[in-house]
Amino acid sequence: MDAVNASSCLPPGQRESATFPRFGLTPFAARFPHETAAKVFDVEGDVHANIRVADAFTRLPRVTQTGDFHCVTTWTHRAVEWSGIRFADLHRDIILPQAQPAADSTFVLLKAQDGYRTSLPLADLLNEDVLLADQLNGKPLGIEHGAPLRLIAPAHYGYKSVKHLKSIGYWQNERMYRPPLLKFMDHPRGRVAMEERGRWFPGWLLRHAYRPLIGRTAARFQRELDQHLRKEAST
Ligand SMILES: Nc1nc2c(c(=O)[nH]1)N[C@H]1C(S)=C(S)[C@@H](COP(=O)(O)O)O[C@H]1N2
Ligand SMILES: [Mo]
Repeated sequence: MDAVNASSCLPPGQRESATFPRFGLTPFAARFPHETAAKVFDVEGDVHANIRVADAFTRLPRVTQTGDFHCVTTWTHRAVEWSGIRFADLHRDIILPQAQPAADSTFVLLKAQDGYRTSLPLADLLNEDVLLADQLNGKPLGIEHGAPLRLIAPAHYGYKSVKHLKSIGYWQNERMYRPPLLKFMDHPRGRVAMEERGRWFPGWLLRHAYRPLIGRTAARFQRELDQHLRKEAST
């Protein structure tokens, strides 16, 4: 098993959180995936053919790795064990031969079942620690952490690690992308080591702006989850 970023000290501005909360942008707190079992997603964009991929987890080698999970609002939950397939393997063995993205479609748009979306440069996704994960700490991913499958980009802030992944778009430019909230919150890369929290404002400033929001946001996401699970149980 690989340890990808589990060093003893935390990246700039981060503080350890003993808990691993269900978290995100509040407009998504009450949205849940309709499909939680089938590990199916679409590949689209500036490609030769749009494809639906349903066999990635049976065709590609399973990898398990442990690393720290860093939210842009400054909480870090340490030593999370993810298992799934490498994005690089998916790209090389399934997407390149089947969808055949144009050589310059390197702006990758990741969309989720709850309407959330984000982007990453293809080069960042090809890092060998980037996974499509379907297991967390040895168990199938629960609805709170991204069932049925999510991206895990450990060197990037959590907002790049899309839960409930629905589609991967390979685009020649960002014309198809609208950030889920405000543009300043959305750095095109979002690397933790460089403190790329957002654009236009320095990382250290955003730390202070975001930190007070953590408790409220986590509580809201938990409340909506409890309500969702109660509703599911009663139907
Ligand atoms: N589909 C979806 N993915 C998402 C989000 C979301 O609201 N919806 N929030 C992002 C943010 S800001 C963070 S910090 C992580 C939180 O992951 P967790 O809920 O497993 O802790 O998911 C990211 N991916
Ligand atoms: Mo986050």
